[in-house]
Amino acid sequence: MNSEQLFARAQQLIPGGVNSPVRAFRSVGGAPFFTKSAHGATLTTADGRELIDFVCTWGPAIHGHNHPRIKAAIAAALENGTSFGTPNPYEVQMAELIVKFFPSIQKIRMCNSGTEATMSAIRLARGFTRRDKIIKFAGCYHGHSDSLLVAAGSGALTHGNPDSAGVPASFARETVVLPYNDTAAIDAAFAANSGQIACIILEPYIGNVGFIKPDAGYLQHVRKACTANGAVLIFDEVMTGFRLARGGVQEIEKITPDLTCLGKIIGGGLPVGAFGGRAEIMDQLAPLGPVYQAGTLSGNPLAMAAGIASLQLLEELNPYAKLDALARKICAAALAAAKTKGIPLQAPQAGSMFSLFFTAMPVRDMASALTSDAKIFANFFNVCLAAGVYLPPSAYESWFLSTAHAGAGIDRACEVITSGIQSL
Ligand code: HOZ
Repeated sequence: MNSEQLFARAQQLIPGGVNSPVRAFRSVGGAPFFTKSAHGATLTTADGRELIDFVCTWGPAIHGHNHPRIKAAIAAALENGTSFGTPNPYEVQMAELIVKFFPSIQKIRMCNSGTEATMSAIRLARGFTRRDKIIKFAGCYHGHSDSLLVAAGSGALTHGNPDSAGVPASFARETVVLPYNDTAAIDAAFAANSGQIACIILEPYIGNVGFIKPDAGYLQHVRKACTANGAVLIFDEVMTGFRLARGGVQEIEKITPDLTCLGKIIGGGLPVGAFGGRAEIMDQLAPLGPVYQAGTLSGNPLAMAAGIASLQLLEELNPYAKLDALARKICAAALAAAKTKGIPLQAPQAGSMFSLFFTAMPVRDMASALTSDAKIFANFFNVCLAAGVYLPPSAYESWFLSTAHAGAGIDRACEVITSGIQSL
């Protein structure tokens, strides 16, 4: 079956034909393609097309798709079985690797997705502080648990449901939503909710409303405010952990959060999440403490083996400067084309994450991200797709690069992006 036939069948069986909303292409128009295989920087569709992929399975594929080392690690683990329901040696190796690169993490618990990681970290922060309210920032997306689907980015924003139906108003009331990059708003929220805020959770560099970086000193202010008010600081580094530096944004910005959520790269392309941090907080988890969290497939041997191989490759290759150079090349090509054509464009970037916003306004929060012209983005997306370059199918998602993009892939992508912008 080709993509059209598969999508027709999928729509009869799966809501919207997809198992995660942003894949449905609703905001860019047209129907999604189905992927048959993926190697390096390329996806091969069910229609036999080869596409240069700037989604990288939404972050995990930092070494490119189907890397031989990761494949071999999964194959070796498979010889011993797929799931044990007991502790296994891989979990200890994974914990050692994470703790080595994230000095803020003294203890870590594995789970199965980023959503589980953030949901559990919040429960833990509430259990530790014995407080109920949390602070999150408009446009930050931390997975799809109830208290976090308030002013959420990613697919929730893309499809017009940043405050999801099905979240009880009483739950949402416990979530205080603030604009990102606004220090005064943080101080005001702590003053208005004195002694009630369990934690601040944020993507330190946002990847889910497009890519946005903090103003100088902003994250330092967040850290200080949490300390001063006895609130737990949770960095959601599901996207940025091991992607922008081995130790994530906290290494780049030299900030020590209390808890960190991880996922994506640490699973090497298999389903994984993790949350960890100060031992004093982590030891509140069952079986040591009163905060409950569990999972049949947590620490799954195949996922651990894939993740360990992915992290070991990062340790060996230290590819961050190379990835940064690739991303800069694309952003520079896009900005140059936009300037020639007289189209306003912003291209915030750090390492292998960036976004193109079609707006004249510097993008530093959700409100400014929403000034980006979504219709222009949709045209641009479709022109690039027709020319063999697959971008995130939403104006409000980050692009991701892999080491496999180096060479011909990046040159071809720059050509397509340049001509795509010139055609708008
Ligand atoms: N929420 C993910 C992007 N921020 C998309 C996941 C997917 O569709 O695979």
